Amino acid sequence: MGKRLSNAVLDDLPAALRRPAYVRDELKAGIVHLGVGAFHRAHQAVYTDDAIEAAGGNWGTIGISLRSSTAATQLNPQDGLFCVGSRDGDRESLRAIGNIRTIITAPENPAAALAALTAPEIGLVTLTITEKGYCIDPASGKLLADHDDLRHAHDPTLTPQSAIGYLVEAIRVRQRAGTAPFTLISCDNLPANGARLHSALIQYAAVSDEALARFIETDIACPQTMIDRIVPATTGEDLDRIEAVLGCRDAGYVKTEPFSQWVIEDRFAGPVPAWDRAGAMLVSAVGPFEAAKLRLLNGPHSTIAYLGYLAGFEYVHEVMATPELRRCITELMEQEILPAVDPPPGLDLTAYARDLRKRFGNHALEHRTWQIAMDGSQKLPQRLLDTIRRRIREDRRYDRLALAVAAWMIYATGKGLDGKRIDVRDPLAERTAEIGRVADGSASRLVEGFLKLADVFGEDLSADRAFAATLEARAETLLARGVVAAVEELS
Ligand code: CS2
Repeated sequence: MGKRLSNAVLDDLPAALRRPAYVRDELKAGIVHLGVGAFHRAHQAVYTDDAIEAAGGNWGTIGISLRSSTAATQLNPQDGLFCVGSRDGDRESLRAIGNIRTIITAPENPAAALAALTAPEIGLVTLTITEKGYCIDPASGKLLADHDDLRHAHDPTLTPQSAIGYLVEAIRVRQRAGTAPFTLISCDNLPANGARLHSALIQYAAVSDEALARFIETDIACPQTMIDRIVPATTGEDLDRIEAVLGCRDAGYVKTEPFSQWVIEDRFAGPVPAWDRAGAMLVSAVGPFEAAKLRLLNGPHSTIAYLGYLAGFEYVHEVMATPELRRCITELMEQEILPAVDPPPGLDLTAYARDLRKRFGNHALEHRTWQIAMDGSQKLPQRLLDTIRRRIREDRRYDRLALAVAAWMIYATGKGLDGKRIDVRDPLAERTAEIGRVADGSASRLVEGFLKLADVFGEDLSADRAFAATLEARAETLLARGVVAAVEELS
């Protein structure tokens, strides 16, 4: 590896590269972020740099990784600097982001992670820990109290393992020390993410400390957010391409699309960066924006992932360039999802849906279907199943939504339509593989087995015979005749 990006080389970088317009050395930390992956770097970190540029403030970020040391290895040797490439067609605009001060790998240094979270100057903790990081049942939001990562909930003398554990421990220490409470902002694609985070913390604390649970309930603010930017995983080829442009290696580079949106509930325990001056919307009710995004963006995204993967496509844009599949996605959005979404104030849903299809078609992103297919058991409830519930309530058809769910079921068995093994990454992967083995190619056994997963489908859908029959019909065609036949059957 050649020379690395760092403060020392900042002045030697190509003149066209946008770089922080504030003095990095003087920036002190005011934020801790949990889960410093690509999404955080391409989204909140960019808003925070813009906010510092617009209005100043000590809003440097200390990153904490809950699992691996990857982010620390990427960013610490670079003084926390990294570039975000916004790619559209053949164009890429590059920008260096400067607000990350350092990264702590919690399993290697739990004391440093706790020290960061309990420092009085930290007024905000933001999180991108993915759906499964909350250790909750995806259908009901109930804490999985017997989860391996939650041992510290039962015995607070142990070291926390999970984000929720670290936060509860930090709240306990801050409360005892009389340190002002902080604001916790979940930036994950969960329904009512703020309330889910709040409830997970309360449930966790209540396992061993009722008084702390009550304190969290009354004194800790967890505003709700809707976050949106498509951020595919960075590849080795991306890093080589950027090295050729910068003249040095940026191991922390992330690629993304030009579009970015952040809607935040205006309910904080203290001051926050001037994110509003950076384009974020501060509103009193995030719910409608979040539901529109989860259902109209993430629902079709997962559909593209499962149908696309089963049809042999590596990338999202390839699926969108295939006429039969594009038509299915368009009809899914227009006919089945759009009527089941209440438009947020000022948003034209038809235009929103059209723009989304354009974003999915952006070939410069090279977004892998496999990446989006990950953790389906945690994603399906808010992306597809809530929409199906509403269609059922309104006595409307939901065949394409059911097709997406049936495609997930086949995918999650770990065996594709071509008989090849699929590398399924999902906390329920073992259970779903077992369902596949028992089903042994039968659509009805497949659906029957999957519907027993009440933690995904809830008691209501698990027991719904008409829903089961619709899924079975879609799974039958997928298994017998493949993806293209299954989408054409519905047009
Ligand atoms: C994607 C999302 O990987 C996935 O599950 O659907 O990460 C999606 O790209 C973002 O939510 C877009 O804002």
